[in-house]
Formats: sequence, structure tokens, C-alpha cells
Amino acid sequence: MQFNHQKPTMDDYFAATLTKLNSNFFANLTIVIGNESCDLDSAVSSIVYACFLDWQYNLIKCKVCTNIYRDESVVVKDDIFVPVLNVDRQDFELKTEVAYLLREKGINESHLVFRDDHDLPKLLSKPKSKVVLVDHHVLAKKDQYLAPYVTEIIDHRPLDQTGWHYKDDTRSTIWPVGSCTTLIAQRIKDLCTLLAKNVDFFNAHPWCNEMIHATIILDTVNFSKEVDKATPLDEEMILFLESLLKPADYKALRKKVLASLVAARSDVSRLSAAQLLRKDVKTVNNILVPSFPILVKEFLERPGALEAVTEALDRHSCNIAVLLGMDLSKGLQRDTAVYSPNNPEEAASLGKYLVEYSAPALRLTPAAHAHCGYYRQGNLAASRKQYMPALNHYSNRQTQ
Ligand SMILES: [Mn+2]
Repeated sequence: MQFNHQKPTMDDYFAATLTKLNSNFFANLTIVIGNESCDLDSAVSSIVYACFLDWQYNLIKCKVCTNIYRDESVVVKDDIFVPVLNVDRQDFELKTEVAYLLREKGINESHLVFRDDHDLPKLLSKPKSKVVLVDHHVLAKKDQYLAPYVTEIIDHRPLDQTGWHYKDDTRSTIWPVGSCTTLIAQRIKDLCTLLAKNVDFFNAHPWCNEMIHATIILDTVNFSKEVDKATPLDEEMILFLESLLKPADYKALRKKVLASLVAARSDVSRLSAAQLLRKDVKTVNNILVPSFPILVKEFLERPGALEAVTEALDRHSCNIAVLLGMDLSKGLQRDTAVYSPNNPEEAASLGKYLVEYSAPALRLTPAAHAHCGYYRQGNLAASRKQYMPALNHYSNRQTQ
């Protein structure tokens, strides 16, 4: 451990890679991209594997280039390996547990590459570009342009070849385990063995070990028997990582990691009003129905809340919003607001309809609010599932 201060931090790797990408100073580009949920498994798989490919490249490259360019007068462009987070930058904070873990490992969000940061089709159109798919192997419609560049796939979903348009020599590791990061750890281990490097990569990148460890724990819910997602390989990899991390009490560490990630998943304290409106939203005809993991009352207190609702209505071509809130911190509470910036009479009429609705009764009690119809909800069992038929019925009645 005496060389600890010399270890590159994860943020150093990101910053250096981003500088080369943005200044177009690189030889060949490889991107590593997860699925569009951008959950922790996808994000960590792409980050760790890209970091490994970069490490492996530099290890192999140095032997060759030091012979050719001994005088150092020639500046050599390197290949770069870029993890791409498959979510728009403005929506990253919505992935609260991902944002939490990366923040905890000292990664600066501005050093990460999100799918809308660059014109990816244009970047990839350069010669010899490669794509590694992790945590998925069926491409979303909007990602289908990636297919011709795919050279490797690492995934834990059941094999689905219906949309398989990859080259014949694409290397695939598709195996049903609890977490894709388990397969990433196994693949890195195997490649290190081929290079006769034992566990050098893992020793040089303790934050990679920690992030994979955390992801396996979240994906298997700490090897919960009820959830039943963990496989023997997940177990083998977590023990391998713990043999390197050497926690004093591995059981306590696993528990702590799970608790902090579960808490982070429902922590929306860092989200703006606009981000909360994008987190979980449905529409019924011209009615926008966002649901919040906090009370609507608390949402309305955030700066610019109603302006953000107006913007969200425009974006979805809706003219009335039914905001649904819930809070578990002092026992379950629910509340509701109905808001229409251009047609307050319609908001009042929809509010009245919901108050009188009886299948099931929502038991809404009007309470004072300066700018919208606001209600406390007595029927605590009624979630958006119960509101949707009511709203559907209301808007069909309006159009008749
Ligand atoms: Mn996964």
C-alpha cells in the first residue's frame, strides 16, 4: 500500500480522456455503453470496463512505442476508451443512486460523457471506431446505429437474437447472473491472467473494486434469498473483491453499502422542480400526471415549481396537471394538486370531479393554496393506478 499516492484517481482518467476526446487528439475511439435505463449496473459496467480497456491498452502499447519513439520528439496519439452514460445529461441526477455512488467515489459529473454530449454517430464514423455493449444486447430503436461498430458484448440478460445485427466475430459474454458487473469482473480477471498480470488492475484501481462490489450487492439485494437473483458466480466475484478490499467486517460492509444505496435511490433532495417532473410522469389525453416521492405541498415550495409545471405541460402538449405526492417519513401520507395555468376553471371542475369520484372514493379534502387546487388525500391506498381510470373517464366525458 506504500504506493497509494501514485495511483491515478478515477477522476484523473476521466478528465484526461475527455480532454483528448474534446480536442480530437486521439487515434482510435472505443466507447463502452450500457442500456438506456442508465441504472447502477449499466453505469458501473461501462465505467469500469472502459477504464480497464484503457489500462490494458497502455500496458501493451508501451512495450512497442518506447522502441519506435525513443527520442520522444514524436507526439503519439493514443487510442481512447470512453464510457458513455446512456442518459441525457440533464436527466442524470434522476438516477439518484448512480449519482450518489459516483459522487462518493470522487467522480466529477462534468468529466463524464453522456449520450447527448456529442454527436455519437459522427464520432463513430471515423475509421476503426469500436463499441462495447454492456448490460444489454438488444439495441433501443434510437441506438441501432451502434450495431455495425459493436466488437464486444457483456450482458446478463437471457440471450435474444431477434435483433442480432452484429459482426460474426463479435466477442460475446452473455451469461445469466445477478449483476452484469459480475461478468465485467470475471472478464477483467481472465484478461489479466492472459497478460500474466494477476490482480494488478484491481490493485491499481481500488475504486473499481468498490463500485463493482456495491453494484453486485444492490442488484442481488445483498444476496437475499427471497429476491433470489444471486448466482454462484456473483458470490465468487464478491468474495474475490473482498479478498482485495479486505474489509474488517465484510458482513457489516455489505449491509452498510446496501442501506446507503437504497436510501440514495429514494433521496430526491438534490432534484430541482423540473427534474422531479421528469422522474415519473404519465399522461391521459391532455392531462399530465406526475407522481412524486415527496408530498405535493413540499414540491410546491421548491423554487419555480409552478413555472416548471407549465413548461412540462407545454412539452407534453397537455393543458392540465394532476400532481400526486406521497411521503413515508411520518407514516404514509398522500396529497394531490390540480393546476391549469391557462384554464383555472377547468382545474376547478376536474378537482370537483375527483372529490366526488367514488370508484374508489379518493377521499380528497380541499385545503387552501394560493395558486392551485390542493387536496389532502384520505384514501391512502389510492395511487396513480386508481387515478388513471378516473382521469380517463373525465377526459372522455369532456370530449363527448
Ligand atoms: Mn443489469
